[in-house]
Amino acid sequence: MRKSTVLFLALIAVPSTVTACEGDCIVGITRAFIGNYSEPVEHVMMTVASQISHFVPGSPTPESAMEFLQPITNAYSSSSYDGMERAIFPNFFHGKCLDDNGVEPDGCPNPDCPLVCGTPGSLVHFYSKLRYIAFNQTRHLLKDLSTPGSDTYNQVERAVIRRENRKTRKRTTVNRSGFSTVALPTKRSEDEVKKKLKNVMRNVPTWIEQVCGGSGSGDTNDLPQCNWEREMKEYILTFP
Ligand SMILES: *[C@@H]1O[C@H](CO)[C@@H](O)[C@H](O)[C@H]1NC(C)=O
Ligand SMILES: *[C@@H]1O[C@H](CO)[C@@H](O)[C@H](O)[C@H]1NC(C)=O
Ligand SMILES: CC(=O)N[C@H]1CO[C@H](CO)[C@@H](O)[C@@H]1O
Repeated sequence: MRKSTVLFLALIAVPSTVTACEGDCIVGITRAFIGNYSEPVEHVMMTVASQISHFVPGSPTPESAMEFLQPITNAYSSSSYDGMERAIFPNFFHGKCLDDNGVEPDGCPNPDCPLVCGTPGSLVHFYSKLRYIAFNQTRHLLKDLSTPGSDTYNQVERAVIRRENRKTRKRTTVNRSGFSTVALPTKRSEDEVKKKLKNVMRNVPTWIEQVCGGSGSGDTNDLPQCNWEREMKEYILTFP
């Protein structure tokens, strides 16, 4: 082995004495927020499905109308992790806990560090910020996925229209001369369904706020159902 390689290996093998939220800590905390949000998110999707079931022909149950939302729920499942990890680390919590004089304040790195940095103690101290980041991220992702024109929205719209057309086509009437006529889907009924879907989907960001216990007015300081402060702080401090 060349001398430079040995030196390099020796350098990276030095055990780090810096405590920071890395590896398992990052993954664990990100997953914990995604996991805690799974119920509120499911609740919002169920509300959407229930509204869709009112105007889609054939009166599907809210549970079966969830099928229309699969493009959104699938995209949420596959992309929520990366966005959440980035929003928390490194977009907000990162770096060493040193003040302007290069001194590490009391409580740092743990258990309650008054500097924004990348340690469990800092996440605990700024828990209200952390909680807000997790909420904002979740709301943004849901909003993106349910915005008209997005891939996921378009897929949902196509599925709903398909159902509308299939049902309309089957509707037969007997006209005055005793002939059976078939009602074909009209452009108008399609437009009607599209409009209704849009009206439902625009509520998604408000609904997630309400499910979290907010008023739906955009004030996100107090979201008691998406707080989880005690369990989360306990969990965060299980990491060194
Ligand atoms: C909320 O989240 C979005 C998406 O990640 C981000 O662009 C935005 O800056 C965040 N807003 C705040 C106030 O943190
Ligand atoms: C009844 O339906 C038949 C078959 O579609 C059509 O040929 C006929 O013109 C219709 N009669 C009336 C009165 O609408
Ligand atoms: C309601 C809920 O899911 N709470 C969980 C949030 O995450 C922490 C850490 O994983 C759990 O301890 C809570 O049970």
